[in-house]
Formats: sequence, structure tokens, C-alpha cells
Amino acid sequence: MSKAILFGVLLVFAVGLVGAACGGGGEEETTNPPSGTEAIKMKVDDYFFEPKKLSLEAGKRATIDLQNEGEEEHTFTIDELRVNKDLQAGEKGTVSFTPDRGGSFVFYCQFHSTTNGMEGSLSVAGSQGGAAPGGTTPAPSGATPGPGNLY
Ligand SMILES: [Cu+2]
Repeated sequence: MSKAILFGVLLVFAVGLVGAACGGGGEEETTNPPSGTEAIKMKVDDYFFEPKKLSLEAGKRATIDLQNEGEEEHTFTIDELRVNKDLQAGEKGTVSFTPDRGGSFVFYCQFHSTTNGMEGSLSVAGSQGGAAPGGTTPAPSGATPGPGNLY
């Protein structure tokens, strides 16, 4: 009786092994599109961006073609993503960056953000969202029970 049970357990175990081996040997379908870059055209004017809202994906490279169609100097700036492009009147420029995390960001003009509200919003769909890697590390600060607590 007990031998039968043992045999059964072994059988299940063996089948499990075979199943695992078969499962790992399947064909791999990597469907990564070769064109992994998001290309966006952005108009910069006195004193607004067009479009005012951008949507990107975390981990996907974005290239933004900027054109200053205004008569003043403007910038396209995103603090969190270290993007800062200065554009003289009539100047064109391109910025490329890869958002490394999801979230909502503000892009703005350094000269006219506060005075003219020249800014827009960037939302990044983040599969790798959450805390920023290498960001503010909650260091083990203080609160270490010293030897005085040993009693
Ligand atoms: Cu400006």
C-alpha cells in the first residue's frame, strides 16, 4: 500500500520534470518593434506650447522636434528628465530622451513659465514606475538603539 503511494509520488514528480523540460524548450517570440522611438513635433510660440500635453512611455526613447515660431527666445525644459533646450526666435531644435519611470511631469519655458504660464504636461505611462532608481534613498538615519538600551 505504502509502496503504491510512493510510486505514485515518484510518477507525479517525473511527469512534473518532463513537463518543465518541455515547457522551457518552446520557441521564443520576441516581438520588439525595431522602431522603438516616439517622434513628436512640438511648436513653441509666444507664449505657449503646441501640443500642450504629451504622452510617452517609460523606457521608450522619445525624440521631440521643436520649432520656435515666436518672436522671443524660449526653452523646452523638463527638470525631472534633465531636458533643457534653448531656442532662439525662429530656431529649430531636437531633444531626445528616454523617460526611465512613469509619472506626471511638467515641461515649461524657463523665461515665461511663471510670467506667462508657458508650460505643459507630460504623462509617462510607466511599466517601470514606482520609486526612482538611485533616487532619494531612505538612509538608515538615527533611531539606532545604542548600547544604553541593553539593560
Ligand atoms: Cu518662453
